[in-house]
Amino acid sequence: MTKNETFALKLRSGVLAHAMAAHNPLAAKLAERAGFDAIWGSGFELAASYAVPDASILPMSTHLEMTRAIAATVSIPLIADIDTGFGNAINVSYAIPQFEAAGASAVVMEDKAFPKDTSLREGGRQELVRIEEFQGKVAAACAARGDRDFLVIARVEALIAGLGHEEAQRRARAYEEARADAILIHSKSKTPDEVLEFVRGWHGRVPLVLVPTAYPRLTEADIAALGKVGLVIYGNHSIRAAAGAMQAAFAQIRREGGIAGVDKTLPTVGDIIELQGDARMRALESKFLR
Ligand code: SPV
Ligand code: MG
Repeated sequence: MTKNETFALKLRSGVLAHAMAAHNPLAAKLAERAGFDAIWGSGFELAASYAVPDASILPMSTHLEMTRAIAATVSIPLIADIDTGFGNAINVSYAIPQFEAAGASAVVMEDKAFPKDTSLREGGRQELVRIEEFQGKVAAACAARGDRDFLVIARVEALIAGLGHEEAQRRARAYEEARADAILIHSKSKTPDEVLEFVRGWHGRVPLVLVPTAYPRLTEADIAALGKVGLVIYGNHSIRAAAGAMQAAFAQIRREGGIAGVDKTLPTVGDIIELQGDARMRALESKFLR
């Protein structure tokens, strides 16, 4: 079975899958080793790793480069966050084959206007495109893929934009009608009530996807019990863990005027060399260096 087929089956299996965000191959490798089912190629994390806002600032080529590098490093499937699809349905038609060729097994595309603003920021500019326009973008994405098991996940931002439950359901139904393989329903509410209302009201055939960043107390067991969610995405916990660890180590070094203190707590240089895939290079050395 191909990686895409395996992921497509998993998403539809009725058993909740989990994906961890990554912004580079090292983060993806650590997530794979920790036992996640898939990698979320997060636009938020990628933007943060360049220290720019998650607001369509980085070009598609940067997203593609991350996608290629991660897919070449891990063997679990990669879900590419393609934001708004980098433009209209025509742009989507050209983008999809590139993300497929880069090694993604799925894309998530959101119904916001290009250029987008990030979803979880208080007071962000949350402008959505018309339902018909986004249906065209979903249809274009499905038509542009080479492999039927490369999934097109439509992301509903109606709750993020404050448009309410009915509009979110209307959009989700319309995107399923346009042949989306799953619906990601996003919410920035601090409690899961809004998302739970959506899940209970969802009677479509395709599975739902949740990103519980804003309502972290909802566990995988809670989500699995809902019975309609195929995938949970941990949207930004890789960059937040990395930023937090760097801040703490850097502050300690300045405080102590040296590295002796942090040296005991950090992964060793040897640990990092191992993560670089050193064993493979040594095997190549012994085989081919003459
Ligand atoms: C991302 O991780 O890039 C996402 C999820 O799209 S969120 O940042 O919550 O919008
Ligand atoms: Mg994103």
